[in-house]
Amino acid sequence: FSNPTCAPGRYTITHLFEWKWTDIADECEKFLGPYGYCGVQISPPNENRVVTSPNRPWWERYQPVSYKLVTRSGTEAEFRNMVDRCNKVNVRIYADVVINHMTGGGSGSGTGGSHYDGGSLSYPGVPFSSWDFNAGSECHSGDGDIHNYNDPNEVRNCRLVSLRDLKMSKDYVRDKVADYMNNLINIGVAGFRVDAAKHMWPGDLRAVFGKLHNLNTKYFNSGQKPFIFQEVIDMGGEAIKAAEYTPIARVTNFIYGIKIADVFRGNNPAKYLKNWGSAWGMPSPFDVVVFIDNHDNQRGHGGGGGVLTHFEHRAYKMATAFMLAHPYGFTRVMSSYDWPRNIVNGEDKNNWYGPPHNGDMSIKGRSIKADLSCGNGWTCEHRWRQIYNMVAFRNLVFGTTVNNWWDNGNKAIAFSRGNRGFIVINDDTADVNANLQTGLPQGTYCDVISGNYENGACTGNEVHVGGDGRAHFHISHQSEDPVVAIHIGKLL
Ligand code: ARE
Ligand code: CA
Repeated sequence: FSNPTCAPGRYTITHLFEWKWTDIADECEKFLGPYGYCGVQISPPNENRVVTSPNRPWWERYQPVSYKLVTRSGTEAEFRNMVDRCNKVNVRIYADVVINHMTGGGSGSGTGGSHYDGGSLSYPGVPFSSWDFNAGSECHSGDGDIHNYNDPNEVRNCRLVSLRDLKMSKDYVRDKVADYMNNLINIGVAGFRVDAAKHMWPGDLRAVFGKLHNLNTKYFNSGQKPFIFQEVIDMGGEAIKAAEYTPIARVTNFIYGIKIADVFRGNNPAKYLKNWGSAWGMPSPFDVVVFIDNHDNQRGHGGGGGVLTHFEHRAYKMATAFMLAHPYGFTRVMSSYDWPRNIVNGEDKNNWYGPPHNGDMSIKGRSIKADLSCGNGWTCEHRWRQIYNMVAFRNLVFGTTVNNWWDNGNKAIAFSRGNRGFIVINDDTADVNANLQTGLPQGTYCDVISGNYENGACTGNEVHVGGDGRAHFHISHQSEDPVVAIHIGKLL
């Protein structure tokens, strides 16, 4: 399950957090397909609890009520239409599946009208009843919630923030979850982000994944398995290790964003990135999905804090350029919406804010400006030139290694990817003014950070590589984008 199921030549997904299905379908056709994205991680597509206090927080979608495909993002018909249209332009859909638990306490109805009662453990929309949940015989924490992350039994059999914990050791529960995932596969999704994987036993996940169908041959070659990446937060300090899950499928690498933030905030000189990868205490590149921030840690959830986000745009763009230029890991670009942060004693009181919405609380569509960026409250990092052009860079240099490493002994670095691409990043407090070996063929290249290559001309800076492979780079330390990236796809 560790092979990304991208169409050929595409190597990066973007998380269109809380987007509507109709917007995603349009985005696949107008932008993600043409600009070389592999796919989209979508918000959970199944029916969830409607939370009104606070009013429709983003996190209500992590409280399943049933596996019906009705959410604030859209109806089942809209979901099917999105999957079909995206696949037709070679953009894959990866569903976020919440299978460890159902809702927290309380009762009411879900986004698809199904009833739920977290008190009596009744979910008729599936159906699940009290027999299908872990209880006192499995969880020994006293109040039923997880408190001690050093007790693997508690982490897996008790309730994560009071969310009713499914008894995945039961065949019936495994079958219902596999049926849900197979329904998505049959519709045409290419894989899954598995929410809270750390809170499920590896053996139970193996059993569920073993029941999954191959991908739909309407869009995929026969015999292809879904791509799966498991959300396992392993920063090294707890009993549960990512290594318990990597033999099954990939894991999300949370160490990555913390270490990268440290570098691009200037606390750890960039020169040390020379051996970036497993040498930094991270898993094998083929076992991980990597990202600068995610929907939790960008707002202080999920052990978050410390990572770079779009709010720190300068460092964020540098960090993302590095991530996309470097071969380590399968890359995911976060795509956010804006919200009014209100940090009191280190905590954002507004970190629950849901997506931009209309008066009836339906999700507002994103608008597109002339420079391709988004409006209506959508941040759309995936549409920032400094980011989407590096997605194309990654596609072009795929399969090459890091060569021609250079650093100034401190916070300025450069490297090539084989003889196909070259990047210089100046995170230092002085300018870079250097003649560097790029490893590239002679020619005039278009810097894809400062501009685009349009109608045979470069709207940004040109870089002249000589017959000896060398070129001169001048990067002001005061630039908003102290990065230059060139590749053989943008040779003038
Ligand atoms: C909400 C309320 C709670 C309430 C609950 C039930 O905030 O107060 O008790 O509802 O009514 C998201 C939000 C939660 C939200 C939940 C359900 O973040 O706040 O609860 O949705 O609506 C751990 C897990 C990891 C998890 C993070 C958040 O290991 O799997 O916590 N991340 C995923 C998603 C989240 C989502 C869930 C799981 C639940 O990405 O968006 O929660 O489906 C250390 C540990 C980590 C631990 C971390 C935080 O770092 O190593 O393992 O992460 O602390 O506790
Ligand atoms: Ca569990």
